[in-house]
Amino acid sequence: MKNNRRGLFIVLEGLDKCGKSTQTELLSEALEAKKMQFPDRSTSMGLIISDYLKGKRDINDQVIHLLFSANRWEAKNTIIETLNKGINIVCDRYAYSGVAFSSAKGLPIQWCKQCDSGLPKPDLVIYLRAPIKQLKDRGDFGAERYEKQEFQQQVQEVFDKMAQEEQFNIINAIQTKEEIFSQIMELTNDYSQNALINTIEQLWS
Ligand code: Z5A
Ligand code: MG
Repeated sequence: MKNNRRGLFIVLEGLDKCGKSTQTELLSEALEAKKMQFPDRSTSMGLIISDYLKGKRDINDQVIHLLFSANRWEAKNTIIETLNKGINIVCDRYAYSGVAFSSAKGLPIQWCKQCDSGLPKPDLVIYLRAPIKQLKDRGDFGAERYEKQEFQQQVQEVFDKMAQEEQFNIINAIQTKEEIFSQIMELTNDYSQNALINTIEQLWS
């Protein structure tokens, strides 16, 4: 999908263990895309976030929200430059996770959004949706701070609300990896063939 227009910015979202990283890997390979992930645990800010998620340090809710957001702002230029070179980006979580997790903790949704207002807006958001009951036995669920069934349920409610407001593309995550991937490819091809892909828009501004 490389030609003279800018690259596509595709984000995968959803609850813990819904298969985001698996599908990010497959899709980025298929589109010869740059693969990105938030939190990006490799930066100095990402290392603090990682310690927080692993329960090695406590940080208040507002501060950790701002750190997650700053971790995206530090990638802003890379995102824009990559897309403008005609390279696609497939991104594992983005600002929507920031809103879903922080507002599920009780922070006001508008405040949560404001921190990411002005970041590059994705062209496509793919929401891999599944009840947490069906995800909690996958992988090492429970290892990190937010991996608790009751909390993930609250996060899902925010994701579901945002899915309506932000026009997410919803895919049932309780299918085989191959079935999910083929639906993601269909969505991506449809978008790429039919949408007008112009300047990079700004999120929530
Ligand atoms: N967070 C936040 O609070 N604020 C923010 O702004 C951002 C994030 C960006 C870290 O996220 C935490 O940060 C996260 C949100 C919060 N907390 N929680 N929960 P992360 O992205 O580093 O980690 P994660 O998404 O929570 O978990 P994960 O392990 O990376 O899950 P995944 O990527 O969605 O799934 P996966 O690795 O592709 O697959 C998990 C397992 O399921 C694995 O064994 C696979 O082989 C298996 N799998 C995958 N697909 C399938 C299918 N279709 N069927 C069966 N099994 C499957
Ligand atoms: Mg993952």
